[in-house]
Amino acid sequence: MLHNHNISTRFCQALLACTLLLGSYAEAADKLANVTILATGGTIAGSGANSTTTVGYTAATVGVDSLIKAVPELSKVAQVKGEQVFQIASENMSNEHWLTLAKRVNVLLAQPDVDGIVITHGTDTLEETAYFLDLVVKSKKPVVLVGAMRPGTALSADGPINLYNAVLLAANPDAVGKGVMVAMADQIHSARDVTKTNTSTPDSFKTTELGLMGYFQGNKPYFYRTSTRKHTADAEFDISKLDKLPQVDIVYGYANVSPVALNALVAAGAKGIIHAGVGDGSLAASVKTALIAARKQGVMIVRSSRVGQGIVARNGEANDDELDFVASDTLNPQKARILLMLALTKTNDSKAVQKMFYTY
Ligand code: DAS
Repeated sequence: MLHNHNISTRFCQALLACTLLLGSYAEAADKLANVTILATGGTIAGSGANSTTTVGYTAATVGVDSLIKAVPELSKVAQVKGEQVFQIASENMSNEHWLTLAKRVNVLLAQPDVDGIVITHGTDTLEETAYFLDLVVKSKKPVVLVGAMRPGTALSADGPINLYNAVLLAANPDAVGKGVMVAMADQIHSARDVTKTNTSTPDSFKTTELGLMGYFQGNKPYFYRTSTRKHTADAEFDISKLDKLPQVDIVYGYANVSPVALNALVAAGAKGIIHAGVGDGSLAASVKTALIAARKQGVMIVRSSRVGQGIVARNGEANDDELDFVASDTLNPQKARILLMLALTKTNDSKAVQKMFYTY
């Protein structure tokens, strides 16, 4: 009898311990942040013929559920849900994709049961989507873009660890209010200043002179700086009722350049032109004449630079006051295009547009 009594006591003790343990797990899980992963395609969702295929693979073949399943550690850092918003290589990203994605982000972030968002994305236009969202997301909750330079089938694929870091960041209260961020190669970058600097190596994403925001180490993000420019909830742009963005194109400056491409873009109806000039945004004489003519037709002209770092000085290489042009400050041409598109949804006044280039 006594023997049976001991067994049943120990059984009850074990049952109680399991119940308490499960309870604590459930409690801990309840305490984990809720992070939604929005998948759009790219190399992070890519696959190659074999494990040594790091170029010439197919991007955008793996679904969001498989991406999440491939990183079981995610469940330890957040309550993760996945949505497949698109499945494209990001060289095909369009203004329409951006508007769809941004509207979905804003709907999700307005929900109290969503604490942060991770967007998996191709690396080719990742910096552009990140900056677009930096200007139109209406929340201080973390939004983190992440990609991979190698497909998941490759030796030392970088996608899984990049995704893990991105979810860590989106789940972390320190990431609130810091604007849209990019998590790549154990580094945290601001959407405004990061750019892809190498066609294929895993350390491709850099914020060269203005500096990265921080690092990931030991399952934690560490911040060292934040952007001085306005973003997300403090930005003035509202895309909620837009289904189209003004057409803004980029023309590249180089020795012996002609205005043929510029004139064709203006004739095709561009509302804004970003000139990716040589040096400090310098204009070749023939292009300058064509830009002046375009401005007279009401096309907004922004002088940027192909150089990649530094300030394009207003009234430096061209008399912007006299020509009624705008200087891009430190935004590279592809990001200047994004800010100009959004600026033109609010104003056609070049002085107001210039102020926006000093604000964002
Ligand atoms: N084509 C590239 C893209 O989708 C693949 C990648 O690097 O993600 O941006």
